[in-house]
Amino acid sequence: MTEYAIQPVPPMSIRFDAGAATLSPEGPTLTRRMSDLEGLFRDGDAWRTAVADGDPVVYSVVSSPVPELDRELPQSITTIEAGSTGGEFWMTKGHQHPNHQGEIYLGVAGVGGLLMFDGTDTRWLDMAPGVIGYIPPGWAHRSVNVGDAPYSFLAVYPGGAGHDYGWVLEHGMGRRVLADAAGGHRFVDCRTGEPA
Ligand code: M6P
Ligand code: ZN
Repeated sequence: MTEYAIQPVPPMSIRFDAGAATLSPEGPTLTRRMSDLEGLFRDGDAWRTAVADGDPVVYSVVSSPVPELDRELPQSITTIEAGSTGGEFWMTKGHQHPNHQGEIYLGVAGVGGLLMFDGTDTRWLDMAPGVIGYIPPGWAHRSVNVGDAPYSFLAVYPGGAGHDYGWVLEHGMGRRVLADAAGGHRFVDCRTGEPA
C-alpha cells in the first residue's frame, strides 16, 4: 500500500464514480477482514469458523486525499460485501467520535442500514442509493449490508472526529441485525436477544 503523508491539500475536485464506488484521486484505502471484527458478532464460534475458513474480506474503505486533520472534511466510500455470520449480517466495526462530532452518509449502491446508538436509544435508518443518513453528534454508528449484493455508501466527516472503537466494544450498539426466515432482516436487543 502507498504511504500517504497526513498534510493539507489544495482546493481540488474529486471524481465520484457511483457505479464503480470509487473516488479519484484516491488516498488511503483500508480492508477489513473477518479477523479484524473480533468480539463483534453474537456467535463467537461462527466468527472463529469464518476466520479459519478463508478469513474473507468483509468491507473496504477508499478515501480521497483529504486528510483526517482538524477542520478538514475527508470523504470515503465504504463497500460492505454481502454475507452473514451466525445469522448476523455483515457490518462495519462501528465507532463513536470522541468529540461527538456529526457525520453524513450517502447511499451509493445496494441496500443496507445505518445503526446508531447514543448509549441509551438505538435508531436504524434504511439506506439505499440516493438516501442521506445523518449521524448527529454523540451517536455511535455502524453500517450493515442487509442485501444480497455489495452495499456502498459515501461518508463525509470532520477530519478531527476520530474513531473510538473501544466505545462500541464496551457499550454495544443496542441492537443486532439478523437475517430472518423470509430473506429480510430483523432486530434483536443486544443484551437480551429478544426481538427489538
Ligand atoms: C465510513 C466512515 C469512516 C469509517 C468507515 C468504516 O466510511 O465513517 O470514517 O472508518 O465508514 O467504519 P468503521 O471505522 O466503523 O470500521
Ligand atoms: Zn464516524
